[in-house]
Amino acid sequence: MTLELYNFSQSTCSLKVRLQLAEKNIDWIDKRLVSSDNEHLSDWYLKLNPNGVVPLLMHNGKPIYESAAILEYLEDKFTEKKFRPVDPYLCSQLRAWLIFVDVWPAPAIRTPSFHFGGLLEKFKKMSDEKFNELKEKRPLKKEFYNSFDKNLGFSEKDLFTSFSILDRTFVRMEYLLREFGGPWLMGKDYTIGDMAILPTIDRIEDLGLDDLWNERFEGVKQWLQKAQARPATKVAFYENSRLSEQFPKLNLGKGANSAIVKKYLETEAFSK
Ligand SMILES: N[C@@H](CCC(=O)N[C@@H](CS)C(=O)NCC(=O)O)C(=O)O
Repeated sequence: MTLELYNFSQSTCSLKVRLQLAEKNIDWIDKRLVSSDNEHLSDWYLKLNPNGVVPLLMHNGKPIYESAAILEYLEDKFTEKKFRPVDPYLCSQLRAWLIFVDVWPAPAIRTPSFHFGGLLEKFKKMSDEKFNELKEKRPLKKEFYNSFDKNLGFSEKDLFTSFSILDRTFVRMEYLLREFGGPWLMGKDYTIGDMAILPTIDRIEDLGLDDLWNERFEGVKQWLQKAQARPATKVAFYENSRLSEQFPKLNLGKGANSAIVKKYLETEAFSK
């Protein structure tokens, strides 16, 4: 059996699957791509994943894409260590959460990631022609790449919209922690529900936006510390998985962007 994962080191969607592979202690082959090389937009890759994104899992030559579908697939196929509740009700709640993650925080985190996380540094060096050519090649992301200025990033309004969606995610996490009794989102057992959101919450901290929860969402803060301390988390977040490591000159990390969070928290929009 061969299990190959096409992934980017820093990709939050790829990290979801790397976390699960590490937790399950499954051997896999690291087909690491570099986002700025754009191999994920080449013809051979688009034949395997028509969405033109990572992660892509190849299992015995068959392509599986969409990180949430991969998480479920690996739970179905590798059952020795389980990270999905057996109880159908709890499982329905887990799936509702996986959908929530894909619809709300997963797209929302892209805005601050691109704006603060060094990705603009790469685009600034690229000509407008090249940027537009690559945009046209993206099967699903053309509109997203149209929504920001490749040299300046996003507007403050866009950033605040993203913060507000992330805020709602923290509210939902606090609810799950209360509803199922913690310490994990689905209760006493760590599940793919935790793995699905961990890379996004870690990214928020890495971008220095952790004041979004400091003194506001104690449950999220505690949950993050506990999840980061798991041995498998350390394996999945191998060296250079974090943007602060890839772009040391940007001085990212805890608290680095607290000024904009302060402004966001003070805005009228937020207080309503
Ligand atoms: N819904 C997809 C989203 C995948 C996705 O957006 N991946 C990003 C990295 S986290 C990507 O490949 N981006 C490539 C690009 O922007 O060209 C999933 O969860 O697998």
